Amino acid sequence: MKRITIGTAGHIDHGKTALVKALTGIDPDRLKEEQERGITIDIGFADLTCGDTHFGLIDVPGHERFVKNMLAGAHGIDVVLLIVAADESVMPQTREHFEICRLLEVKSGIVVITKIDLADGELLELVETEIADFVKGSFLESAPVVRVSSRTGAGIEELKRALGRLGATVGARDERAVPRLPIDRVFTIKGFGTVVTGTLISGSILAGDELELLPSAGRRMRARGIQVHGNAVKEARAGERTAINLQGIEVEEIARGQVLAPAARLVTTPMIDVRLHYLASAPRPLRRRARVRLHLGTAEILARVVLIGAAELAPGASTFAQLRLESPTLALPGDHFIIRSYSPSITIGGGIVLDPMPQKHRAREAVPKIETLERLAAADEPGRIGIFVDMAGEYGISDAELAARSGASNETIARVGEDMTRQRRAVIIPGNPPRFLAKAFFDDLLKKARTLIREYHQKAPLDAGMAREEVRERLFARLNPEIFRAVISHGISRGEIVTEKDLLRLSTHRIELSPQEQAAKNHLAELYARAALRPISLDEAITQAGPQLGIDSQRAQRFAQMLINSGELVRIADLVFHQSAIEELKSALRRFKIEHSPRIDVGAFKELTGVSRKYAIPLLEYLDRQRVTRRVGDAREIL
Ligand SMILES: Nc1nc2c(ncn2[C@@H]2O[C@H](COP(=O)(O)OP(=O)(O)OP(=O)(O)O)[C@@H](O)[C@H]2O)c(=O)[nH]1
Ligand SMILES: [Mg+2]
Repeated sequence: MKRITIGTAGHIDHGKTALVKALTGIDPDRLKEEQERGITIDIGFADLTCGDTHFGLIDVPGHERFVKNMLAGAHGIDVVLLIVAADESVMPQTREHFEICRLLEVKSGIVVITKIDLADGELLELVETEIADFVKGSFLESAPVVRVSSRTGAGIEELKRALGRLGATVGARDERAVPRLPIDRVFTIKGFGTVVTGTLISGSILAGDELELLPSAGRRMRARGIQVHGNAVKEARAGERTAINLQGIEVEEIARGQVLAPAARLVTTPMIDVRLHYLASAPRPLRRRARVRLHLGTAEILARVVLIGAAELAPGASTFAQLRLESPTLALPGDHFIIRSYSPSITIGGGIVLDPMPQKHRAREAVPKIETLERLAAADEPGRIGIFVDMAGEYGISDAELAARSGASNETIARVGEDMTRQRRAVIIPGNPPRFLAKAFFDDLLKKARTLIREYHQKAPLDAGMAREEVRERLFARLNPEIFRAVISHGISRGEIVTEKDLLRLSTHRIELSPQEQAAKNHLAELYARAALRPISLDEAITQAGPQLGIDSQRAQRFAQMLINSGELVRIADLVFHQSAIEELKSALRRFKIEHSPRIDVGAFKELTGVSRKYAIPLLEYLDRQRVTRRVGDAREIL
């Protein structure tokens, strides 16, 4: 059976509670004060089945002072019963409640004219005409209008039939989305402990699920038992009035306005970007940074409205805005909200959440911000996820962050991620957790890296390349290290970048020497070739050769490094030898092995090469590493 939640709306004393009682036999006024004063103060609950639909009914107070309570019930309803008393017709809270339903985008409803026993036919006609005018152009324009008297019972059966028909047309809420239960009541039941109730606005909750209370300092608890309209169930589904018996938390720790959600899934936010409609009935233009009461779910939070791209907002106009909250709350894209003026508390507008985790809005960024918000406002859920990936820019965004920002299910996020990578709109950066990075930003990072390396080549044409670490620091310092790795690997795989030791260079980079430079470099090499195993330090060689060649020591140093990079010179500890000298040494050792012995000690080595002990040791250690010799005690075995 389909289960939906329906709410009453209408002016004080118009017979909302009496109608709920007439329909269900349940008196939703449960407070002593309500019974005594004969008015509803807080939301009350009842339920009934009409046709194939089970309705959870929320009865709201009509008194203007309790609109705040009305909102705690109205946020979760699918259908409204707009109640107008025949003897009074449309009154101030009829208007306010109706505006609220419109702002919350309640899908459908029924207009109920109550107290028909107090009005004659002519008056009823007049009231109906007034109502038709009132709902014109709204979601109730072609809604059924039912005349009832809760006193005589007239019209009640007809209303039930109308409800049955309407129930069949209302679409189900999304049961696969992340479950959220905005809490509207908390109490204890003897022998059970803490119980919370609310309208489950999305997803489903199973008995035994681990839940988290938001906002709270990460309070986790288990759903010990679940009831829907007084019956124990294994699972509560989206759209149902739900009561959950919580294990591991006291009543004092919970209040209306908090939300139950799966543990470690969603996060609260201090600001939200929204589409805001300012009611034509608002008394004056809305100023930038106006302080308002934000009603979101069952929560009421003080907030400032930062208008985006406008200095003020005229009554009846709409805009994008950033709501800066005085205390954090849970919000997801698509959530509807209401704003009321700080004092006096009257409903002035409302709208829809577009981005629950925006950057702080700055006036000079208004144009790109508006473009992004327009895209978000027009997007469906997968589209939204794609836009959040784009918005994350070069930082990328993990799937957990996407889940918290979009409220989408894991399956949806995974599917969108696959689609985006297939369409080359995003890349997945491996890591823990993996991150989605918009392809445009990924490509841009690679381009920036190429430009940086190219500039380096221009400045230092004789260098083999730029230190990898320097590239990382200059471009990727604030980014996840895996992003750097992925971007550079991509450049390498495309053959644009070459990595050598800890240097990066463009594959097109060639060290071009002038004839004079080439001559100097050759001279330097010759100097070492002639020195053979007589060690000369690089500094020595440079001072020897430099002045003669007419190049400065820095340049000579570069040439030496180039010769070392190309293998023509070999650096051993702080000594440099020409490759030919090393080859010559290897042959001398081979001859020694044949002519004398497979073993050579340091003394014999010094004699063979003519080097002092100070240089013999590093040379021998080098030969050991090259597996030309192997150390045996103090001597060497020639391999
Ligand atoms: N004659 C007549 N009286 C009615 C009818 N329905 C309600 N009343 C009376 O109207 C008064 C207000 O009814 P409620 O049902 O409490 O009105 P309400 O809209 O719930 O009022 P609030 O919750 O305070 O906004 C009560 O005294 C009811 O007995 C009706 O159909 N006919
Ligand atoms: Mg009432």
